[in-house]
Amino acid sequence: NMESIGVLMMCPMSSYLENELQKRFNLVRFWNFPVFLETHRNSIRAVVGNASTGADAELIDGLPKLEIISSFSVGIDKIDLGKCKEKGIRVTNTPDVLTEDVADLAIGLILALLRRLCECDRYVRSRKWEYGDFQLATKFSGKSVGILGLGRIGTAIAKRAEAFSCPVSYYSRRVKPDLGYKYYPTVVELAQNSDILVVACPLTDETRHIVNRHVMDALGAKGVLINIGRGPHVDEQELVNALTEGRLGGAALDVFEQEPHVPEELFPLENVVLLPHVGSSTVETENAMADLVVANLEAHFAGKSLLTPVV
Ligand code: 8YV
Repeated sequence: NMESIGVLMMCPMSSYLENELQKRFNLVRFWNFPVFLETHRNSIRAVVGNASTGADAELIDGLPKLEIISSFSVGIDKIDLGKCKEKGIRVTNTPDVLTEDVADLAIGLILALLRRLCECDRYVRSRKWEYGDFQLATKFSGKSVGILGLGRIGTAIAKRAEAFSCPVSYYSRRVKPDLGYKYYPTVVELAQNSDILVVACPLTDETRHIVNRHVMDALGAKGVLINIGRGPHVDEQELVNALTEGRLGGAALDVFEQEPHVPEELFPLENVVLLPHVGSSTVETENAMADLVVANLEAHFAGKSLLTPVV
């Protein structure tokens, strides 16, 4: 008798297969959330999610024994924090351990975009080098870098940009005079005065679509946009318009509004670099993030104070 054997089916693939499995085994449908909750709701005391799953009100309300959400991400925009506060559910994230990687990637994106690194690689692989002639790139060193959000990651990007002799300015909720960078009170003014605009702030109601058409036009046909924050920081439809109409010089993006969907209009553009959300995706950093997720859970269940609490 195999009825007690749990078989997990990952997605709907064949109703015949589903029926045949269900007749013989304890079939768990990965996409059938209500059934999953019925089975596990009273045993789950902790949730581990990431930047894309988060934890919404439906999940939180469905788990009556839930005590803590330990997120494998620094960004917590997809966790219903209001709901967590209301229910006394603790929330932790993974700050600091990924700062260097994300800042490194921001510089990598700038260099890839301005120096046309991806295009150069395609040029060699397609053997065009053997008969062709390559278009000149744009210099990075010395260009003005504007950073949107001067938190841990924004500051790490600023330091790196300084090493490239770039004048650094920023926009953020609060002025940070100790850091010595030029502050602009609006994103439009920051964009007007930057060759390169880097998005590095958390996603909140105030920062959703903070890079709108006005900001893109202020950055202009010679300016470029780098996004290592969150897709919804940028009005993606306006970005597509600005790039296809030549009103913006270029964009290098690690994040998108509807991941893993990327607007197809961007694919033919050579002044665009597209990455699949890999800001923190190195072995070293993911292991450090994992250790922090586990350490927060252990601290919580041992009654000790959390290492990196958000709520
Ligand atoms: C991760 C991230 O890749 O930390 C974040 O907020 O977006 C990334 O570091 C992600 O959490 C893993 O899915």
